[in-house]
Amino acid sequence: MKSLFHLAVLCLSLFCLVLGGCRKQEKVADTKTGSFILGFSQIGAESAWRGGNTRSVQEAAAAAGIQLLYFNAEQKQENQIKALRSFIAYQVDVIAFVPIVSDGWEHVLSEARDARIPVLICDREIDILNDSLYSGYIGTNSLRQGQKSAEFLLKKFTGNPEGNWDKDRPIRIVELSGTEGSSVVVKRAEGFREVLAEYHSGEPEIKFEIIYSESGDFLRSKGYELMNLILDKLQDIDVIYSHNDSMTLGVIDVMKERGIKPGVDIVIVTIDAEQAAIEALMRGEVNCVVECNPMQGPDIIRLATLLAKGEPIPKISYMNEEVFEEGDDLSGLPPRGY
Ligand code: GZL
Repeated sequence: MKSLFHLAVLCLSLFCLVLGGCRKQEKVADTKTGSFILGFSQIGAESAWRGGNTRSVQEAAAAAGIQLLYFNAEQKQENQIKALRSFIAYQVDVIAFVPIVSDGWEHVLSEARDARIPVLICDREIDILNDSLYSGYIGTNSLRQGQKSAEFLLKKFTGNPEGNWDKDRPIRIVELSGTEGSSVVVKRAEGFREVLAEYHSGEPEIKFEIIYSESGDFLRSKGYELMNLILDKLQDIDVIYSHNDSMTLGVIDVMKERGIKPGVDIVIVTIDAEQAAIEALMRGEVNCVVECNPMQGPDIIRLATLLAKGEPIPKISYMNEEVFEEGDDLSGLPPRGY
């Protein structure tokens, strides 16, 4: 009896092996025609930036004739992990995803490797010991975004000693950060602090002090809520450093409700460069907008296509990103699209 059972198990295993091999073979054949299946797990729709990022991927996939399996995780890592597992079960050719937070991806990425499905990390980075579990990263350089934000403040405050702030105390900075545990928040904070720390030995002797830092989760509503709390609790705020424009727009709403002139009474530095922030910059309500480029779709499709063909890609690819400052001539700037 036992030998019959073992024979059945052996046949079943062989059958699955042959079937799986054929399907894998078909998929390789698909990439010969240039089309393949890309599984894409997106964080959600928390900001105008995210909406632009999603549209960019969907439009680029459509333009390239690639079948896109799109999952919106609604801000939950467990939903992203479920999505990746369904991509593996479906045996997509390539997986691309935006990791909402940096940690907790080892197991599912090991499963993708065992299924021989290459993985492209998009927009945010992951912390992982074995970086062979993913093929490459395409996204924004959030460390530079933090550095650029601080570099603007150095120029603003040290390049203009006649400015209307209290020279007898440090420049007091309030930081509104994004989703806790995400690589962008860690690196935007790190880049910002390292530039200010390096300056402390600079001339003129101006000190910068971060008097308060709290997560607004990249949401306009949280930016509004936090700014009300901050103004009730803190005095003599010179700068708001906001990790994204959505929170900044909430901050500006509160300032206006309280008769505070944004960009004049309090300097505002913000990251993303969505249309509304550029318009606020042009109105003088924001002093510096550091671009974080969401239009990653064409590069994601280009890199995924290489992976589908079994070709290597760079481990890290960064988007081109600029800085827009008060006084810049932005009249020729095309619409931001997000
Ligand atoms: C940055 C991106 C951030 C944006 C926010 O690369 O992950 O998430 O700065 C978005 O607007 O919500």
